[in-house]
Amino acid sequence: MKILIINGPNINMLGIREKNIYGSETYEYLLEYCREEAEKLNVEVSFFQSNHEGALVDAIQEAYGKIDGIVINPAAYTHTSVAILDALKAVSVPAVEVHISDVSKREDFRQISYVRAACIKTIAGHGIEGYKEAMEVLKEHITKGIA
Ligand code: CA2
Repeated sequence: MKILIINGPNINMLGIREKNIYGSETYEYLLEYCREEAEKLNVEVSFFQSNHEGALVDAIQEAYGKIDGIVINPAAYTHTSVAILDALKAVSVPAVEVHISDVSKREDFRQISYVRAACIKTIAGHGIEGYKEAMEVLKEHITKGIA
């Protein structure tokens, strides 16, 4: 089972500032953590991070036919991007939306998620553990689909 973890703009800056909101773990640590959790779940994990909307759309399109599930934290594009929503709908690969912070308790502009409509679940406010939970959700969803 192949899972692709996609992270949007500024996630590569984790652990540098706003530690009170996003925690002190770095992006490198996040990758290491996800690799370890993926191994425990016996799933193959790969990663993509970009600060560019089109590059994120390209990565989603490239997943078509190759990847079984997508974990996506579109970061700020969550709240603006119809293009990412459309890409997820186009490929129809099961996807879980993850946010490190609890967006529901933050600014009004973070209350809207365009991508949510194309995701089987949204996990927010669980820190980087949310990525593990998303992989678990996808594994169960995909396994059920196959069985
Ligand atoms: O909580 C999340 O995971 C977010 O997707 C993170 C985004 C934010 O725009 C979303 O509303 C919620 C921000 C990504 C990281 O931004 C940083 C800002 C300062 C220092 C380090 C990272």
